Amino acid sequence: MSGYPLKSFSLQISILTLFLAAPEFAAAQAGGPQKVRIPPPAAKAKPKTDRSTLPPIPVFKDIAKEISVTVQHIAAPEARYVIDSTSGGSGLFDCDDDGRLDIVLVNGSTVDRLREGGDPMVTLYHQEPDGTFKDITKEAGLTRKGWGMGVAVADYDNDGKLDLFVTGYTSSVLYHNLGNCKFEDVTEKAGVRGSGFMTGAAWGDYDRDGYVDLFVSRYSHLDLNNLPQFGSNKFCRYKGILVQCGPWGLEGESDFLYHNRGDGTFEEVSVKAGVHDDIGYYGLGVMWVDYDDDGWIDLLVANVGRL
Ligand SMILES: [Ca+2]
Ligand SMILES: [Ca+2]
Ligand SMILES: [Ca+2]
Ligand SMILES: [Ca+2]
Repeated sequence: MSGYPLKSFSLQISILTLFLAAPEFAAAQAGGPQKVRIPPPAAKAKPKTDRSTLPPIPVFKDIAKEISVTVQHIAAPEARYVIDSTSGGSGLFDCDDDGRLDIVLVNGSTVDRLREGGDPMVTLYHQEPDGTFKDITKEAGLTRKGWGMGVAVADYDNDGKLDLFVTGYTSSVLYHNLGNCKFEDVTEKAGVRGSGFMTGAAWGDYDRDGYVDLFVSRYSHLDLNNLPQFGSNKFCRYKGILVQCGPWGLEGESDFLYHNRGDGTFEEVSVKAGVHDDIGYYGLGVMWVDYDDDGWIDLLVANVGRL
């Protein structure tokens, strides 16, 4: 490894020498013995930096405390397992149609806490008229406990009110918005509980039937009763240091695509739709986007190591 910088330096010297010699050589060929200096290529025009006609560049300030958004994401600081490193998410939506955006934040958990049932998967903050926020999680009915991973908002039943889907380890949850930021847990009825290590989620009407469908990515297979132990094999060491295991060396998991039947229930169709992920990549972020403007939304899944 130590020879690399030296080789690289030698190569640069060689190229530089050739570049300096080339104009002289060209001049000798074209103009006989008289040496003609060849001008260097014109420099590329610099981009305009005059911003006098543009608004000032925005500067951001952390105002979370000022507006009372103070919930702490729950996580084990020692991060002994890969699941300790994947949770976290946020959403902005107007849950009571008062014209002000409300905030939903994903909570996470720890292995020990999950064995006792876990933690409320999200915290919901209502935006008050003065611009501060109030924690309304309990009165909103967002009480499902577990290990929250991500969140996606959409009006899945076309009643005009935005609903909430939260991914989680072993169980996700779908909350139907009843109005005024009151929610009903409809996970079982809708058939979107899922299983395994669910991380990303995105709503999109992929078949254009007027009802949004739901894609859920999954990460790796992880058995809570048989967790790979810190530093226990070659995938859990980095340059001799013992580290958490995964995702390399862990079995990946397939993904889910839930087709919205339009009656409040969903059908898992990932195999017939061709998005099952048989290889089992370690899936994280997801988005629907019509990248080629053909009118049909396409699916982008960010996996660890590759798209
Ligand atoms: Ca609101
Ligand atoms: Ca709705
Ligand atoms: Ca649809
Ligand atoms: Ca498309």
